[in-house]
Formats: sequence, structure tokens, C-alpha cells
Amino acid sequence: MATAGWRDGSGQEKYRLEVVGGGGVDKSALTIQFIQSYFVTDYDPTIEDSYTKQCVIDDRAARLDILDTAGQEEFGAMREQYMRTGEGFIFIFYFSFEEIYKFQRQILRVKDRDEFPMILVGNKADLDHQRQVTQEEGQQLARQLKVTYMEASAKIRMNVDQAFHELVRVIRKFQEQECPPSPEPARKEKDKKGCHCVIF
Ligand SMILES: Nc1nc2c(ncn2[C@@H]2O[C@H](COP(=O)(O)OP(=O)(O)OP(=O)(O)O)[C@@H](O)[C@H]2O)c(=O)[nH]1
Ligand SMILES: [Mg+2]
Repeated sequence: MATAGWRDGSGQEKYRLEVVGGGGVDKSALTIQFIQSYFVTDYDPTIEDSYTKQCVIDDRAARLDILDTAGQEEFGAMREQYMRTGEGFIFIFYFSFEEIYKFQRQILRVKDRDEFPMILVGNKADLDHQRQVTQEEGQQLARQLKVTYMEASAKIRMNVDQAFHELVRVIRKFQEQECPPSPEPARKEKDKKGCHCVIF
């Protein structure tokens, strides 16, 4: 288990979040709206972009390192490499969600786990009249994947902060379950059993 989500030496929590999904589904627009509060209208396929943002989520400060990934298949070779380092994933879909199953399978395989922090976001909610995946279908997919579902729009800044914040909550919960903070004697006992979390 990576230690990066826990407090580092400065006493600050940090999390590495990765935004994944097919090409043109809105990953960059959502990420840039979250980081810089503006909507990008042009489509410029991403190879890989990183951002950092300081946030306070549920009264706890956290540094979010966010990786906006490539949706286009031609850049797919880099996927496993970035998946290894992610502590939480936002799956984004718009027209269809077939590729979401593939992303989840790939992440669970790379992480060698049955579950991992992820949320599902149905995007471009402002284009409601053009939608091809209904809210019910999105919710059904989320139930199958066992993740939280949200609908968002980078254009009208709907559920943008909420999506990133929700993922941080899921990561916190997951890491606390994996490695609960424990009193001094118990912590030593845990260390012996190979619990790798670092508590300062
Ligand atoms: N109407 C509407 N259009 C959006 C929204 N978000 C993004 N778009 C448009 O959709 C296009 C693609 O968005 P991107 O965010 O670049 O897509 P991406 O998922 O990063 O694509 P790749 O980098 O190729 O994987 C752009 O022209 C955006 O302006 C939204 O919430 N509503
Ligand atoms: Mg992009």
C-alpha cells in the first residue's frame, strides 16, 4: 500500500488522483475547471498533464496531485504505468461506458486488488437533450462497479468540486480501513505484521 495519501513530514495529507476515460469525454475540461475555474471550449487531445491543488475537504487540508490522462487509444501504452501510482481514480464517460469496465479491470489487475478507490462521473450533464446514457443506466453501472455515481458538467461547473472531493473521501475511507490509525503499542504490533502505512 502506498504511503503517499497519509500525512507526509510536513503534517499534510496528499493524494494522487487520476482522471481516466475515453477520448473527448471531458477529462481535461473537468480537471481544468476544478483547478483553474474556467471552461476550455477547444478540443486538444491530451497526452498527459499534471496539476496540483491545495484543498480543504471536510475540515482537513489536503494536497491533490491530479493526473489528466490520455483517452485516445494511441496513447494507451502509458496507462498501466500511471495506474500503478494512482491512489484514486475518477472514471468519466459521456456517450457510452463500455470502456469503463476495461479501465476498472485494468486498474484492479495492476493494483492486484478486488477493490480500489474510484468514482464514476457521467459528464456533460448540460447536454441533457443529447444524452445517450440515462441517469438510471449510469447508476446501474455504478452499482455493478461498486462505486459512487455523479453527474457533472465542466461547462456549467456542476458537481466539479464535488466529484474530486468525493474521491478524496473514498480514498480516506479506504486507507483508514486498510491501515487504521492505532495507539502506540498496537502500531508496533501492526508493523510486525507488515502494515506499511506511515503515521507521524
Ligand atoms: N457541452 C459540454 N461540452 C464539454 C463539456 N466538457 C467538455 N466539453 C467539450 O468536449 C470536448 C472534449 O473535452 P476534453 O475535456 O478535451 O476531452 P478529454 O476527455 O480530455 O479528451 P482526451 O484528452 O482526448 O482524452 C471539448 O471541446 C470541450 O469543450 C461539458 O461539460 N459540456
Ligand atoms: Mg484531455
